[in-house]
Amino acid sequence: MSATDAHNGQPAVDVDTQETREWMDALVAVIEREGPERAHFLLEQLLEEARQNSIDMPFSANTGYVNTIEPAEEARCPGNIEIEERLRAYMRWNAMAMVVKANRHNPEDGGDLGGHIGSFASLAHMFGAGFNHFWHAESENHGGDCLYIQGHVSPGVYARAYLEGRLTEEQLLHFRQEVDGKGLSSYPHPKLMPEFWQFPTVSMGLGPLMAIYQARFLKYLHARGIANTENRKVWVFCGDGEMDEVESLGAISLAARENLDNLIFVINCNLQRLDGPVRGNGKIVQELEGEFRGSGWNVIKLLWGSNWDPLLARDKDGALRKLMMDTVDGDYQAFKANDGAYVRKHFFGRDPKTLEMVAHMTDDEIWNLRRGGHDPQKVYAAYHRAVNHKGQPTVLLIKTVKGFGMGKAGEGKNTVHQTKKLTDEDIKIFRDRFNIPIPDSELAKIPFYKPADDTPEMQYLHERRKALGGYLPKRRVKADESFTVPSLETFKAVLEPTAEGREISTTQAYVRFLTQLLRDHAS
Ligand SMILES: Cc1ncc(C[n+]2csc(CCOP(=O)(O)OP(=O)(O)O)c2C)c(N)n1
Ligand SMILES: [Mg+2]
Repeated sequence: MSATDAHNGQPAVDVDTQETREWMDALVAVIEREGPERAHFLLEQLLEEARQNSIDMPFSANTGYVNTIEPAEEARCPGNIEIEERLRAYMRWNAMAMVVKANRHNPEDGGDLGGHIGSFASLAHMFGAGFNHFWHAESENHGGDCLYIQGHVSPGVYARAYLEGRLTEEQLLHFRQEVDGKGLSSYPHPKLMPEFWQFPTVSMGLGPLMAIYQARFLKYLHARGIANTENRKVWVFCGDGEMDEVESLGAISLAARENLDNLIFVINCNLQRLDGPVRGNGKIVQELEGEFRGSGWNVIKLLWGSNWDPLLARDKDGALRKLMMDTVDGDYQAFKANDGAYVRKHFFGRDPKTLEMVAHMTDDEIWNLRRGGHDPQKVYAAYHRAVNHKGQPTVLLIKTVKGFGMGKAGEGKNTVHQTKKLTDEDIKIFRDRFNIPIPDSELAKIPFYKPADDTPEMQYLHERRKALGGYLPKRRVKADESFTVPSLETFKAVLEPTAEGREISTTQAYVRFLTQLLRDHAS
């Protein structure tokens, strides 16, 4: 962001470029030699001094369009990244097969049962990190984490449960057809699947709103000594389009005011909603960063994958960072819907310095520069930072590609949200892209795929969940303890006429009932 004049908000004129350069060089030297923390400290001191001297400073809650966590600060993922990649591929395949089969095999419904492939495709890495390393089920040692799952990515969650042996092939074949309680609900639906889904989320905006109060309630239970909820986290997955619902942002200031450090929002910034861009001419990540930071949240941005790191390390004069910042979301989407040559020309080619930076790279290498949400190591590091943050709620703004891996059938396309009928050729490309061991002769049936129980993948899958206390999502249907209904005697004070024979309002009566109930320790 360039400086503005303190009085009229217009771009400021640099009256002494030499002096400006000296200040900039001093800052760059501190960042390089002493690190970002020292630079942060010095800037805070300068800003405080300026504030004390009544220097007007326009407010900006934004950082650059780069990852919040520097590569050197990343916590390393302890998992087996290759095995996780293969498991994820099988889940992607089964999720796709579920939706495509449901639409192909039900011509009586016009072959249009719906369901979504593209959203889970963009979220698969983020789910993988959570299920393999972070999300606790309820067990002897842990009360269990709460998962608010973006509703229309349910096929991906079913695909995992199928590999885990919690759902059968028969159930997957009944996706979106909950006949006789056999099938799977389209969206997280605790009433239709009472032992599976914890929270209903598909009406966009309700998940994030409910989750804030859930996190608040967990803190309350702990503070009152009613339950130990100390290690429990509330994880909330939202779409970037979903953040435009008023409910999504409606209570975020409460979360910060109450210091809900048990709350983690993950916003899947694939820059797309149902049928078009979320912000064609702006940048949704920057906009949300401002909203959340301004409301007192800890914000972690994960925008670029590891193969961008060497380029950013060489970006001494900030040309690449400036290009990243100046490019709007509509253009980022156009790049993803094209190819490496297009990205070289229309992105890096905007500045001779950035074009030169990628001169040694092939078009394919340029094409494979990933968005941050598809880098398992970086997703792990972002989650790790979020769960260890104290005193504030955290929001992770993670940039992804909608329809990741779907190639021409959808990747980055405006229509991908509604893609549910792939051609035979698309399915073959999908199989090859993710190395699914299904022969050509079987492909027309789009069979589900599950490796044998004794394979390293399956053992790893179960071992990870065992280490985290069991399978998720899972809902407890029965309360652990029954309670005694208080006798009518408890409410005597409310039931008997007042001494003066005065009538009381319904509200007063209700409050008195509640007061008696809260005092009654037996119930
Ligand atoms: C209140 C509400 N309105 C409309 C819908 C229908 N709907 C389902 S997904 C979707 C678009 C979601 O876009 P985004 O939040 O960006 O999620 P993505 O699939 O891109 O991750 C819409 C409009 C809904 N579920 N809830
Ligand atoms: Mg989206």
